[in-house]
Amino acid sequence: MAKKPRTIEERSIDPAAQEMLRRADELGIDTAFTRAEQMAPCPIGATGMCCKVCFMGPCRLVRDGQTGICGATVETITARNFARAIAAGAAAHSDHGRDLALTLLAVGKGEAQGYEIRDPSKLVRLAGELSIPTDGREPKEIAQDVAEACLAQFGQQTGEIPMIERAPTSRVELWRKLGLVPRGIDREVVDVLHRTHMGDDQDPAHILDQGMRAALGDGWGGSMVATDLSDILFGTPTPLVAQMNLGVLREDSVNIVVHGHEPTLSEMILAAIHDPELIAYAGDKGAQGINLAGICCTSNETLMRQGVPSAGNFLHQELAILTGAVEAMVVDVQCIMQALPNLAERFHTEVITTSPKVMISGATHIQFDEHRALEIAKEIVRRAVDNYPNRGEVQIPDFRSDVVPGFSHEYIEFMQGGTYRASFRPLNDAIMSGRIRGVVADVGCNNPRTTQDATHNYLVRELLKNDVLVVETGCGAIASGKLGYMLGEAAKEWAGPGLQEVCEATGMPPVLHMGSCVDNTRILTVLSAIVREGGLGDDISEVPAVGIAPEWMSEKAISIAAYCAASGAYVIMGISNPVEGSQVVTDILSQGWEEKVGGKIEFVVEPEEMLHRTLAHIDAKRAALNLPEYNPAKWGKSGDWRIEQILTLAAEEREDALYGRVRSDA
Ligand code: XCC
Ligand code: SF4
Repeated sequence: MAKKPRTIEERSIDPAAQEMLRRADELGIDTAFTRAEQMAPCPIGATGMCCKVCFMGPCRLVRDGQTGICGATVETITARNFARAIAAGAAAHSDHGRDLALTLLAVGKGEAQGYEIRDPSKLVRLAGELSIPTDGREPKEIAQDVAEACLAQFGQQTGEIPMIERAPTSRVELWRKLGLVPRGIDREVVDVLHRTHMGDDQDPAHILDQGMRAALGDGWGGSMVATDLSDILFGTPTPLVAQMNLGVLREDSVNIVVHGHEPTLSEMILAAIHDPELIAYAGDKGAQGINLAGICCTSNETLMRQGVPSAGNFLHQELAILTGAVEAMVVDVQCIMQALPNLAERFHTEVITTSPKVMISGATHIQFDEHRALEIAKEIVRRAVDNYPNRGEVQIPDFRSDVVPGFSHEYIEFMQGGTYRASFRPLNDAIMSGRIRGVVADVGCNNPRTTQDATHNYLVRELLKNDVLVVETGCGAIASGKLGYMLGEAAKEWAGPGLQEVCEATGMPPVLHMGSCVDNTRILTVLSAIVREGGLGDDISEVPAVGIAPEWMSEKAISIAAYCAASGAYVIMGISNPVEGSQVVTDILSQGWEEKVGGKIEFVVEPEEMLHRTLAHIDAKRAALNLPEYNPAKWGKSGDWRIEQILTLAAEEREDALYGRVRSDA
């Protein structure tokens, strides 16, 4: 029996989304929001109890004590399913890293059209870590070696992937002792697939150990490569002012939306929209200009580096097309709904796939090739311009929020003391004194099984009130951006007294946008730096920090959760428990992993319970470090006046004051 449809407010808390969902209802158009109401999750699959790894099955287990035809127990089956999800997620992230390494290699050889090395100093630092000589060498030469060394990590058969050395020493030693250090990124993924084939590893804890190893190959391997090489090629992010939500689309301009994960093509499209010839061509077609916006993590990549506005997070992909104002939606890899081309047919939008790995029937395929990147980007922009006169009725929700993204770990360090004395000392001190109670990474997706952005919003608001510094990536970051939390002013409005003091002193927002999903590695780096700085324990597991993915949906989210837990972090995932069918496996991921690696994954559906467990964990870690108990009454009596004063300034001066900018013409 079909469930009663949810109200618009139950589908999303975002007013821009609500407006488009109303439009969809009026036009009789389905979206993921309505399809989620019509399609109940399969109860056997949802709890991890369906095994289809061989064709004596698929075996659907429904009763306690039941086994599959081969005798596989529910413990084995749920563990296998979970490990396979890790492998798929790790493969996706890591392949993204591999493609960037291939791009860097082409740049090094002078074969990649339009690209350059925008952060040569990060290139040199990475080269140093990889033992590649840099003295007296050209960046391009170094880039070739760095790219080769990164590529070699994927196919490495034995030994250790090099970037694990970034973790605290005690952590690396623990991994070594447990045999969890990834040998090579691809090897660990293949190992999971092999071991979960019919008739292999059937011990749930043992299967999940390999899951951790593959996940670590993602977090300290593939994703970390993706982050580092993106910074080298496109610039290491620093804060800038940009805008978010569907209101960034323009009624009078050609709108191109880039969606997916990789910055490689979108950076070239950004270059192409500034081509005078194409701008003039848009004018010929009656448009005022060409406007670029992003969705999902491609958006996070271009937002934090170039200030390209974001049209929204995962559940906004269909809503952007529903505006009728998008000439082209250009997609690369991951999180692209197959519903797009069908939906686009109701409007004039052309969906363009570009990755050799991603074709969708009904979409136009223009394959990306870094050797001809700019040419291809221009071709895509020209097609979008050609499509402008085909527009029908346009309705763009008038909602957009200012955001200040761009908090790379390098910048976080820099902001605490400038080039002269960059350090994590102030942050550590703030946590130790209790001005900052702890740190939470609120990350991950949207999921139409729950109200869009609602849990992200609830958690962020409550955490800030409790003086918890929030860092974000992925679609969670876009949720907070849309809600206005990523501005210096937000501290005054939402943060508790201690956190407010810290934000005031550094000029930072209380919620830091740290990038895309692969950039969760920046969070690992920050946690390691906090440990190294001293005073908060000798390992990541001792830091008063928690990771939460309240609205997750993808296998990548499972891989992230697993590598964070394997790195010592407490991770809470919302939505539902994908191993619910087995209490044993649920316990392995929580108590079992906690005993083994100090971190754990718990599945918690109720937002209030997520908050409760988060704060309890932070306080327990504070107590274990002998830090003073959190006491908000101690803070906030100093410098509120300064914020009051800044808030009375005109918008432009306010920004200057908040971010400590001095204008040369002043
Ligand atoms: Fe996809 Fe990265 Fe999830 Fe968003 S958050 S829905 S994975 S785009 Ni990583
Ligand atoms: Fe069924 Fe065993 Fe085959 Fe899984 S591996 S489908 S449980 S017979």
